[in-house]
Parts: sequence; C-alpha cells; structure tokens
Amino acid sequence: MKESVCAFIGVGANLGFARDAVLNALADLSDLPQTEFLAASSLYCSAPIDSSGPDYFNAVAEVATTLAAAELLHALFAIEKRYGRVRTERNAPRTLDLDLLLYGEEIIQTTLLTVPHPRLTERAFTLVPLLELAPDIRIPGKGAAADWARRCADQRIERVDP
Ligand code: PH2
Ligand code: MG
Ligand code: MG
Repeated sequence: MKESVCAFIGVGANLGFARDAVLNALADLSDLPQTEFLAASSLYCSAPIDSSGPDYFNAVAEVATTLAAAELLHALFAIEKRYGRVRTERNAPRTLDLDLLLYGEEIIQTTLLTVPHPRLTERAFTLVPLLELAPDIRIPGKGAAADWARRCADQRIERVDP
C-alpha cells in the first residue's frame, strides 16, 4: 500500500461569512478521499497582508494523505469553488483560500504547484497556526519555521474563539 504523507493546508477567508467558511472548510477537509484529518489549529483573525478588505480568518490543518500533491491541490480547488471562490487578481479578497503549505519533506516546483508554499516563511497568518500544530517543524530548504515566525512579529494576528 502507498505510504501516506503528512501535509499542512492553510485556510483563509475575508469576504462574506468568512469565519463560517474557514470553520466549515476545516470540516470539509476531513471528507477528502484517501486522507485522514489529523488536527486543526485554533482559529485566528489577522490583518490583510499584501491584500485588502476586512481582517482575515485563518487556520491551518494537518492531514495524512495518499493523494499525490497535485491531486490534493485539485481537491482543494474543488472545495474553494463550492464556497464561491472567484479567482481575480492575485491576493484579492476571497471567500475561501486553501493553500497547500507543506507536503511531507518534498520540494515541488511545477507550473501548477510550488511547495513549500512560496510565501509561507513571510506570513504570520500561516506560520503561527502551523507552529501551534508542529512547534519544531522545519520548512524544507528553508530551516526552522519558528525562526521565520520571529521575523513576522510585526504582523497583527490574534487567536479568536471559533
Ligand atoms: N491571504 C492572502 C493574502 N493576504 N492576509 C491574511 N491576513 N490572511 C490571508 O489568508 C491572506 C492574506 C493570499 O492568499
Ligand atoms: Mg493564499
Ligand atoms: Mg491559494
């Protein structure tokens, strides 16, 4: 049998019922095929980074999956679509964003997919929930996530009740 890979998925939204979208999308991740839902971070509220509109709700989920990275990405796109995600310009406000942050130890660079997520190390809204789930995690090719998080200390993010 194919061995499963531990993957981390970033969840974010700042349009419409953003809090509900993030919480419901976390639940949807437990229905992914060939995938075991392992853990969800707390819910966070964060200031938009390189984006506009209201504050975002963010979280990170940890899954174990036998889906290939590209298959997992397409499954995430399908969930985003169900939440009315419309892709306009980069970093535009969104009803739901699901990003494949890490896929095991793999470094992937294709036209479709870059893993680790290219901006993971620059953003408190991904690093803080990721570190809550995996305090010692290392980002392939980049080193300890905790070291990167210290450099994002000026970005506003707070834990909120679900
Ligand atoms: N997502 C972005 C751009 N900026 N800012 C916050 N706080 N949270 C996000 O999820 C976010 C963002 C692009 O995906
Ligand atoms: Mg994103
Ligand atoms: Mg995205």
